[in-house]
Amino acid sequence: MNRLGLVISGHGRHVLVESDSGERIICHPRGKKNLALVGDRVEWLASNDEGTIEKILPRKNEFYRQDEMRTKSFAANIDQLLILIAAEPEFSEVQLSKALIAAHAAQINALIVLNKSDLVAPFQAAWGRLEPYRVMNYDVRALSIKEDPETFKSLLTSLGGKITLLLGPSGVGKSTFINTAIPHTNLWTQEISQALNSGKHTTTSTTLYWVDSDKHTALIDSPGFQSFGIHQIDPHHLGHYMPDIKAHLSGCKFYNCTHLHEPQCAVQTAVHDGLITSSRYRIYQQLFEELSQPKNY
Ligand SMILES: Nc1nc2c(ncn2[C@@H]2O[C@H](COP(=O)(O)OP(=O)(O)OP(=O)(O)O)[C@@H](O)[C@H]2O)c(=O)[nH]1
Ligand SMILES: [Mg+2]
Ligand SMILES: [Zn+2]
Repeated sequence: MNRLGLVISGHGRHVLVESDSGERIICHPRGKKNLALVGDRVEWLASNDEGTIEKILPRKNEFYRQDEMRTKSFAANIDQLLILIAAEPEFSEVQLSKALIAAHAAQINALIVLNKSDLVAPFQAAWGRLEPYRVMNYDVRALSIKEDPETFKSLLTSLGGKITLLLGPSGVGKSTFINTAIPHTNLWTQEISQALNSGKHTTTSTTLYWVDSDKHTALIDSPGFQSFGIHQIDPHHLGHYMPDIKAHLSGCKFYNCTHLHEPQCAVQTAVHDGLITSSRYRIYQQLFEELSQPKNY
């Protein structure tokens, strides 16, 4: 008989499912592809010690990146995205913008958190580069997971009752965030990943961790990425997912304005007037170009 469960982690073709009674079972896909994602509610069927995924229940959302060659899904049914960046390594504004655009397109609320505020000089530089994002009304926070437990605690409290996907480049502190929020629980994961990665802490699979025993609050750890593809976005819709650009779209003369070279373009006027920063406009131009390339697949 099929039982209900929640996908807790993904490991290539198989996934770890937490059953409705709290036990954890390795499950294999029924079909050829493993389509179940962390955060998926599934129907599964026990066979010996393991199980098979019989059905994936309808998703409220799915967060993924679409690189040139493939789609990489992070998780399903998340309540929000926490984009973690750090004073070091220096963050890429392009990658940050892409993650925010993907979140908008998936209609998932995103929060930007800058970690390692204890590294004073690089932190100040990084915080300054986030100014346009504060002006756009993104929720931008600063913290030091290691040196400022009070700020960390209040951020964690604000995540209560939600399933939050931690996303960001390698080395920013996603796993440290989760280890600090939930001491002891995932030490074994680190040991396994250290053994597999010859001593490195780098996370290699996506895993959901419950913060509270009532299982109302969860954090999802994900592997850091180098680049974040958004090939799912039509370049002509790009401006709608960039709040600073979007604010001016209705003022353009041509309904199909690309905001690159048309006359009487309100976006270009706003760049000229300093209402859109030149770095954000450059990102718009770069992404428009990238998304307009003929696809290689
Ligand atoms: N100075 C400082 N270092 C920190 C802080 N938080 C985490 N780190 C360090 O940053 C390094 C990377 O942390 P991880 O938690 O492994 O980073 P990650 O984002 O999980 O990286 P990947 O798994 O590779 O994606 C570790 O050496 C941490 O000790 C902080 O607040 N300040
Ligand atoms: Mg990690
Ligand atoms: Zn325009």
